Amino acid sequence: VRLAQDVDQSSDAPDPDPEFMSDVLAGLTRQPKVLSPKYFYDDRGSDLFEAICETPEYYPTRTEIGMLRRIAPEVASLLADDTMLLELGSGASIKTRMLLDASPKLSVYVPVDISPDALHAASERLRMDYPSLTILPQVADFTRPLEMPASLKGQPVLVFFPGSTIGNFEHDQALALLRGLRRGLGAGDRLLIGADQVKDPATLHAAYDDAAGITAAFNRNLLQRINRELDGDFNPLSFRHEARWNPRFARIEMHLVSTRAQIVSVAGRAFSFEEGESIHTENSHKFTRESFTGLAAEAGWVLEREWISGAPSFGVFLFRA
Ligand code: AVJ
Repeated sequence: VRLAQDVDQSSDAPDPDPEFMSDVLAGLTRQPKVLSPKYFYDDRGSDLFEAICETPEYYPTRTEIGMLRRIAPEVASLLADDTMLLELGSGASIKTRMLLDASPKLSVYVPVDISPDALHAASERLRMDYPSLTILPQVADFTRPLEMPASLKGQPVLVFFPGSTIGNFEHDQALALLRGLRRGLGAGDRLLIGADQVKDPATLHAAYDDAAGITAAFNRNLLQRINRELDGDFNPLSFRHEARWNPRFARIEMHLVSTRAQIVSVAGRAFSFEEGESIHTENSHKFTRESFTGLAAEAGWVLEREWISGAPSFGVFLFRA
């Protein structure tokens, strides 16, 4: 029999996700230290990401939404009847609405997201607004093989991967992800994907270090999540948010830089930091139309349409399997 106080104690320390645990311990052991950006998106992180999208500096979301509103009718005109819309990293499903509004041919929507809260709240709102749409939310990490409901086999598919989330992956991982997707689809299925474009470093830097400090809070939330879920004792304020443009890899990097020498414990293990030492928490690769269509072609995708916005430039690409 468990005593009441035992239950109380365990309730604020739920069973840690074993993958999160092993990834964090391995990443903090590496030199330089690194954490995967997929762990940003707990409930609070998903909310902070939505807030980033509202900042004046973070142009990708509003640019892509504007583009989607404009191009959705053209995309819709190409689709087969009864197409299933499969979205990777669907979050609040705002961009999805641009496609659904333009295309009654989309009969099934499968949003895939790593954050259960964001996914279920978004699905509820969509159910109210699109009563004839079948919505089958999947809580999943889309970097792992997806399991599709058997009833959907054979239906034409439009994979929607907006937000330039593909930019979070290094070249080989991005290639593997795009290849894996292609292999899982049939001939004629499509991929509509957003890829942010290389531009002047000042614009990029501001987008990843907004004046209100929301991106900084989003970055530091990862340390708070580790404290909460993995019994860590990070002092988030002793780590400074930093966005760095890396021209060699055409990417914005986010780092958390230790402001002093310190020792942090996570799950009973000690990790030492020198003053100025960073944890590399995210890469956001930026593309040119050539670099992106080249990557997709290497993964077996055939370019069907492409749209590049005016400055600050963002790319949306439609490919066929
Ligand atoms: C949603 C992953 C595409 O890399 O631009 C926003 C996440 N990070 N600000 C991006 C993010 C910092 C975003 N993605």
